[in-house]
Amino acid sequence: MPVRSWKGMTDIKSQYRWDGMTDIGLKVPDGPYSVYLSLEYANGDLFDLGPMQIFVDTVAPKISISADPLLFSPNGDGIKDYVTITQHSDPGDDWFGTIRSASGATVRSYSWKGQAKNFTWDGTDANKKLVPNGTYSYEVVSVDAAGNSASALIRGITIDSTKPRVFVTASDSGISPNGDGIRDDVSFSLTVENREGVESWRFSLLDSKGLERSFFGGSGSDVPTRLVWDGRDLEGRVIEDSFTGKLSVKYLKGDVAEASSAKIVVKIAPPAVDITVSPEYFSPDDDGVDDVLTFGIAADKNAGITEWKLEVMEIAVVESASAQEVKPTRTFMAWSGKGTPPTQIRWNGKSSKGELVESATDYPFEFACWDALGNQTKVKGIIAVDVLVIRDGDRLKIRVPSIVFRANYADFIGLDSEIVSRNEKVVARIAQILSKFPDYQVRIEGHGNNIGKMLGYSASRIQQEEVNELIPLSTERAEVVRKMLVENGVDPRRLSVVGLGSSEPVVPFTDVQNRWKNRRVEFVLIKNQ
Ligand SMILES: [Ca+2]
Ligand SMILES: [Ca+2]
Ligand SMILES: [Ca+2]
Repeated sequence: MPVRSWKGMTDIKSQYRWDGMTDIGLKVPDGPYSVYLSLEYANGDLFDLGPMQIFVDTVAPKISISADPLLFSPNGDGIKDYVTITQHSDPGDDWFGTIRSASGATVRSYSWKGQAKNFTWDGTDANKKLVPNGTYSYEVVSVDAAGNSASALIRGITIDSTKPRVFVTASDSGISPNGDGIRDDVSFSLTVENREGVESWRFSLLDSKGLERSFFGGSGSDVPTRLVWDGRDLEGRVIEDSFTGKLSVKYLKGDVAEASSAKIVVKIAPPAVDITVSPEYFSPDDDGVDDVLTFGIAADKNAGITEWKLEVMEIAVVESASAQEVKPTRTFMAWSGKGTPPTQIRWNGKSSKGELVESATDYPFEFACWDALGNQTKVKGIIAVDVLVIRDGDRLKIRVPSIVFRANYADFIGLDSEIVSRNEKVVARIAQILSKFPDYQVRIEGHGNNIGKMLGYSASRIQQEEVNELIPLSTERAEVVRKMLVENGVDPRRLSVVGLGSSEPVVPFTDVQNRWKNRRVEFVLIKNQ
């Protein structure tokens, strides 16, 4: 049934236009239509032309498109290297896609027959050349046979193919997080070349097996420029190992920039050291027996000792002091060095100034060493000096400043029992030594410190102290020692006693550090004629 017709007698036109309307002015439905031309001539001839097919299409092509991700980084790292354009169109139309730069220049063209397809763009132009960083747009267009057109546009497709770079440096190659204030922590400098577009960051402390033991992290571009690590894991424990600090910065465009620090050793164990001294009783009096003290130093070569020090101290004997009282102490002799200490140090008993150790006196020693991280080991001990017999011309002398009396008296009343028993031990040892010299007479000399001389009083006052106090006191003290020696089995006929007051000091009375040595008992051994 015709939807639209034109009729006439003679005035046939060379052109008829149809606007898709029916004879009564209604729109025809979309679809195929046939056109016929019928001519009837006056002589009765009939002439038919057709059918000629035409298509009515009043529906425009339709498409919806999307792009993901809008920001991408075509730099071959496998992350966000391209953008995927997704296109949904009805079938039946041809489509043309164009990617344009911000200035409108076409960088890439696509075409599809019948229906638009999905595709990916890797940021290259038609010549497979990577386009510059910047913002691009994508537009897809279709014009159907009926002249209906449609298009869709996505703006803001951004390319950033720059490889972001980060750097990490550590302030130290090792730390000893033991709270002693020496190399307890390490700081890292973090450099992020491009902070724009940072999605998140993480700074990991990796142990020697690559396990993350601690971390710092955050989102956004506020990556700190400096981080301090206290050498502890997330539970606050110190793990002795070697660590690297690894910075990982993730960008919105998909790139991950990473950098690691040099190794940082974490160690808090002090170097293991063992010290021995021999002989048990040190007797540096040149008689060939136990004249040299040997420190044996056993240190692990791998302990990493960088510095060591051995110190021998001398403690002044103070009259009437209790054993617990703090006594004045000074360094008597010291050795030190860099690197691993020697396995042995031998000592002749002389101080750095050439003074010989005192008879029957204890000298504490302390060995200290450090590793490169400041971890310290201290080993303490005591050197027991024997009763020394010093040759003095044709005589022998024993000098003992370590017998402690009650101040200003010739007895041990009120002294600590520890001091008294030490006094007794010293005298017993002297008796033992005297028994090795049976051919000698022994003169026991008492010596004291004159306070007048110490404080610079007048000669008369010094003399008064000497006569009234010191000589009687030193005599009495020598007498007490004589009695003790007899009790220890020394033949009394070998022993004589003299009190010399302050007349024969061994050090100047003004030598505050050493003048205690003047207050002493000396035993002078004189060979029988
Ligand atoms: Ca990439
Ligand atoms: Ca430390
Ligand atoms: Ca000796």
